[in-house]
Amino acid sequence: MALEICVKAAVGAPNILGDCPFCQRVLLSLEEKKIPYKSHLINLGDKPQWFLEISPEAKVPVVKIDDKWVADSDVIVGILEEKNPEPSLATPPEFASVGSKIFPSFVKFLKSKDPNDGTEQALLEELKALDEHLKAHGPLIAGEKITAVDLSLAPKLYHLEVALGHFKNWTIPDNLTHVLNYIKVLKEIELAERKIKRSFQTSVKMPSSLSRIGSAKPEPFPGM
Ligand SMILES: N[C@@H](CCC(=O)N[C@@H](CS)C(=O)NCC(=O)O)C(=O)O
Repeated sequence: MALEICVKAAVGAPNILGDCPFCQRVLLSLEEKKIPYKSHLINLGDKPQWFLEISPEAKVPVVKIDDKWVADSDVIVGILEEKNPEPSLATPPEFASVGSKIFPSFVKFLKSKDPNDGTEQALLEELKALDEHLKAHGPLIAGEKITAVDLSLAPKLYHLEVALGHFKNWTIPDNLTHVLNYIKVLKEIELAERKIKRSFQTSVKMPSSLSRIGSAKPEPFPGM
């Protein structure tokens, strides 16, 4: 029986997958593990009552596993790995937190109105750290093999590129060659091909690397 998952609908387009990187992470994990699923698109601006009853914090993603709704992408991905160990997406523990501060730093920079408040610098530091890691261990976080941490980072990096490009005319610096290559490799692996590509609707000119994950318009992550 197909697993059920509630994911974010695009703002203003309730039949299209929205730009929640946590939902996309879980969808990518399901795709990589070839686990059949049925998705429910949730309009976060007008949450249905049944969704409020199954999602403790009224957030997506939530997944129905063994007749029980489970929230939080970290928890969900852990359970999926445990119940479906092949193909393994387990990240070596020493690499599990690589890049984990990039998304919060990105959100702070995105929301910042003061160009001198250090948020851009903080994001650059995190991206530099990722670059160093990839230089030593790449091309993916754990080498050649894709693991859970790549599936978590990929949608976040795509969102970062699109949202900062759109709202701040900002791009990842050219000297971060390993990060840029990482994004390219993720794209080449056709990570987000498959069903997620339906989420891409062009109304904003997006970098080619985002042509697989995205939404009609970059949105500032209200759930963060
Ligand atoms: N820690 C959660 C974060 C999930 C989250 O923040 N989801 C956002 C969408 S990107 C949400 O549902 N926000 C509720 C809202 O906007 O009302 C996870 O990893 O699943």
